[in-house]
Amino acid sequence: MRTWGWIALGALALASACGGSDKKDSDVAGIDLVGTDATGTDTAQPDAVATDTAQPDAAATDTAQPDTAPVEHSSSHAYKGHENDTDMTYFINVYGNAWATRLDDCQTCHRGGEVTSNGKTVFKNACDTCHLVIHPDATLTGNVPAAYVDTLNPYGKAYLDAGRTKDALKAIAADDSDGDTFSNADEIADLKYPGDPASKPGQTVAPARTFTWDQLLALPAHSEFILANSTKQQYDFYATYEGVKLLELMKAAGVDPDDPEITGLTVIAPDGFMTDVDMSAVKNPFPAGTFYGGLDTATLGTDCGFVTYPDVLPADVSGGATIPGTPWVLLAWNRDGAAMDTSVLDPVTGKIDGEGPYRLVVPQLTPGKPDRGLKYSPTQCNDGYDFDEAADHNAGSMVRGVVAVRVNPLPAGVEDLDFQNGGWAFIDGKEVLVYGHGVTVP
Ligand SMILES: [Ca+2]
Ligand SMILES: [Ca+2]
Ligand SMILES: [Ca+2]
Repeated sequence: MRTWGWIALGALALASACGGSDKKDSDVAGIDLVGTDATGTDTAQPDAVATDTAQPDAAATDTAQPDTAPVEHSSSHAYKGHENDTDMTYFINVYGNAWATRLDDCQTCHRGGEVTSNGKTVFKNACDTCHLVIHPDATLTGNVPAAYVDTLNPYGKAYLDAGRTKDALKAIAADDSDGDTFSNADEIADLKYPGDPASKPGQTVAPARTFTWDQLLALPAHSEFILANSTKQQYDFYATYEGVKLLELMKAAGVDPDDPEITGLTVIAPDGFMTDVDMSAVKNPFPAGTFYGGLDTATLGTDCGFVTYPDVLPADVSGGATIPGTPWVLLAWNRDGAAMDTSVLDPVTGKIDGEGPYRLVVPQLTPGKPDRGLKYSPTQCNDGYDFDEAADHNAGSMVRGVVAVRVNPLPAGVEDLDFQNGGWAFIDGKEVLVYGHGVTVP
């Protein structure tokens, strides 16, 4: 088994991050502690033809920042799509050891947490928690943030209260903001979270199982032809994905999918993008979709075409008809009959290019027709396919370059995965880690 870099995190802790690749599609521009609005729509990684050119850093122009101290180097992960990484740049210039570690990211100051959805407790990572401010979900109750300040953890609040500058970071260094008996500086020196009392030095690692390419392909395979409907990308697409149902992957890791203590899964990419999957979505098939053909540029022209199709459609698929078969949430290793391009990190943007070796495939829970991207609508095409806010934009959940699946909650007191230090090795090795609650180590 490959050796991970592990980092402390506990049962209710924030095993989440908001790094790079998701932001091509999310465009959560202007998220910051005092932000009041934003136009982001989902947290998707890019699909195929990314066109969002959001500046990664350096040009941050947060007018709320009173500190204009020169920047020696920039955050490696955080805020790439938020167009504002000033806070994290302060942080890694005060704590140089934290640069390019998982502390160099959103969750150092922002929280995740459990909320209630339809009477059930579900975990929301720090990315999704913050995005609830922009996109409130009326079905959620409990620990739901109403404003950005509500998304801060104790360390983030202390930093804000101290003035939100580099000097503020120094002023709170000796404090124990999260009350776990370790000072902020001591925790950061050990790459533990200063805003999470469940994260502290000297913890054991979570139970984990590593699956190799051969081991995954030996699991029961499932194939499905689905629509990936993106919010912002220019193109939606249809594709056949083959992989293993997350349900089967859980069983292979020794996890009882019916264990009532499980609060969901978090699927993680090494750039810090992650998606939470509710167990009901893991354990049940999704409704079949309908195929909409003839919406490509070859048919509608470059002004109106907005869907891409595989070169060869499945033989049993036809326009206007229900797509045969039953879609499930998959960890896919194959798209349209071929292995997917291996994910690589674009060093300039901090975002993922490629989608393999493994991609999370999430069918539409509410099947519908494709729609044009938010940035590409409205058009003069007058065909009813312009952006539809109410559509199920499932592509936003389809994590590319999956390296780990966490079963929530983590056992109390254990360390979570430091995917930003160890994740790319899993991409290189074509391996996936399953870890957390109920995972059995053989
Ligand atoms: Ca502490
Ligand atoms: Ca701590
Ligand atoms: Ca779309």
